Amino acid sequence: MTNSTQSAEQTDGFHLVVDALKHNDIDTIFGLVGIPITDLARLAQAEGMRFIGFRHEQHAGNAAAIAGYMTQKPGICLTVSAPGFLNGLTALANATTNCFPMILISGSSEREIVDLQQGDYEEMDQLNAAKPYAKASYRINKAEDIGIGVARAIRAAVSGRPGGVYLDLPAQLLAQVIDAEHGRRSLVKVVDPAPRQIPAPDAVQRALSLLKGAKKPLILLGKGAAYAQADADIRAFVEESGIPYLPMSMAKGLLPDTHAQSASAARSYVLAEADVVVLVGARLNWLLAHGKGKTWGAPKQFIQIDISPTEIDSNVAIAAPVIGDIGSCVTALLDGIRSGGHGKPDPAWTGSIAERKDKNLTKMAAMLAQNPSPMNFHSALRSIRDVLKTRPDINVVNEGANTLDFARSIIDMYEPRKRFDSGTWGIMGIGMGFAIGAAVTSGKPVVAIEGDSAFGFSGMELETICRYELPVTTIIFNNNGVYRGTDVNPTGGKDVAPTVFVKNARYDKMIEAFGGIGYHVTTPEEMTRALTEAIAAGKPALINAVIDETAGTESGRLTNLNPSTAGKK
Ligand code: ADP
Ligand code: TZD
Repeated sequence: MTNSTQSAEQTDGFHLVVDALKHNDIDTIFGLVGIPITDLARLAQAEGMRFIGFRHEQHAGNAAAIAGYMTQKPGICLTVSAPGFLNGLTALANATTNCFPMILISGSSEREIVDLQQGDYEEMDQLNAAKPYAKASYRINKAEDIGIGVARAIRAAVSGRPGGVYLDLPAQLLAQVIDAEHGRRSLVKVVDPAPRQIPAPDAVQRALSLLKGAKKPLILLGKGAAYAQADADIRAFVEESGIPYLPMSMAKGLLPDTHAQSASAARSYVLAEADVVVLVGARLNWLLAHGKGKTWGAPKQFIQIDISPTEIDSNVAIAAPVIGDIGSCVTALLDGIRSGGHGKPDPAWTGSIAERKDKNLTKMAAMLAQNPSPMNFHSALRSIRDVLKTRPDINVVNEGANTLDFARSIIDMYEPRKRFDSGTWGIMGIGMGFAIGAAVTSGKPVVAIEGDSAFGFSGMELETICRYELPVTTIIFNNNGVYRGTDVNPTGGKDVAPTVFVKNARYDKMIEAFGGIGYHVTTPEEMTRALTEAIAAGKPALINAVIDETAGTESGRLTNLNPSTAGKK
């Protein structure tokens, strides 16, 4: 067919959006239907894509975000206009904050009515509302631009520092009809969506000489390192350099937590004592006490590997920035170490770390061995840890305050990108969305370890889990409230205290409403049995775990950020 020949066949915006996504090997959409995108969801399914429908857009967005983190392909969340878009926006903002690649695609109302504020159904200027919370925001107005618009959104989400992208699809666009051949030719397959970025040789040399002079070096692995999928090179860098390392929460499992060089059990000691710290895809934000103060103790110099040049010097001076993708940067450092006569760290340093680790692990083992009644966080987590040890392939989702802090340190991870949690914001509500996203993306079981408050934010998605028969086991650490369940209303009035929930709630009954399996456990032995059985069944399950309602601490380990408890012990 020549260019001048018009085929009789026609296509429309709906088809072109689906074609453009499929053309870029995107096979799943997480979303919630309604005007104007119901037919888009139907068509995606008819064309062989997987459409996972949620009960609230925030959780669809979280599922998309975690799928993006796991695969380096942008996860797609599809919503209706105004309220649906806003519900998804929290997830988009969380994705941007955490450097997860996702695309929020929302239908929008008629432009001419929205722009004159004439009161359309679900009217909102979504494009501008999304801008502060997204890495990039685009609107497609013409059907023949759908190919390039989707390509642009994909590249923006995954190149450089990954993040959330908003794509606005006006209802009129979806209905636009164009010549099918013209449409086919307008599709764009993104070539090399996240190009490697090779670090400058002088930056690598600067880092290597700093490292060579270090007496007490430390490597800090962040979730950027996990995202980069440079697992073998990172492991070789750690092992061949012999430098002790600390994984940030979602970098756990990049090397198995049982690795001899892991300094997790001596965290405070190594952060305070190290003299040269290599940050690999980890930001010096609040999670790392901004790189200064008491936590960091002795003066130190930082080597920072990151893809984003403006991350450097964000909180403290960085002596040796290494800008590039983690795979390329770590390989360059590894080459330097192999050829440059770098010795292993001083045994006095590694020895003193080992000593502290032993001491702390012994203390922790004693805590974990106790069997108080009712169960506390430790005895419940001991059971979970021992079951999960036998299944390193299982994905772990984790949120709450105490439930998050204790699980993070007690549950060992053995494989990369298997732990998903509240992340950079410390957000509650990622639980069921991440669990669904992880189950759909990996085809492997998921265990979600949830505070009872944290679970409440996304609890209705249990129906979604049951509807798609996903192998997700949700464990509720039920201590009757936010942080704990024992606060009282000082007035003696009828209302309970702000942190208190219904006592002895039976969350296990919630999943039974949708055909899932509910367990109610009060001892570590019951927990072991229930979790083992639930994982083996591979079916939706929920374990309501009764935890001592006095066991939690206000704000978990974040007491220093809580104005009323800051400075108190
Ligand atoms: P954590 O919370 O685990 O400490 P952060 O989310 O704070 O980790 O930091 C992740 C960092 O990793 C971000 O600064 C981001 O720019 C960086 N990053 C993400 N992907 C890559 C990559 N492929 N190469 C290099 N840096 C990356
Ligand atoms: N809302 C949102 C979206 N994110 C938050 N982080 C909070 C509120 C505040 N918050 C925390 O930081 S932790 C938490 C809330 C409400 C829940 C803690 O209670 P829990 O866990 O039952 O989930 P524990 O184990 O009982 O502490």
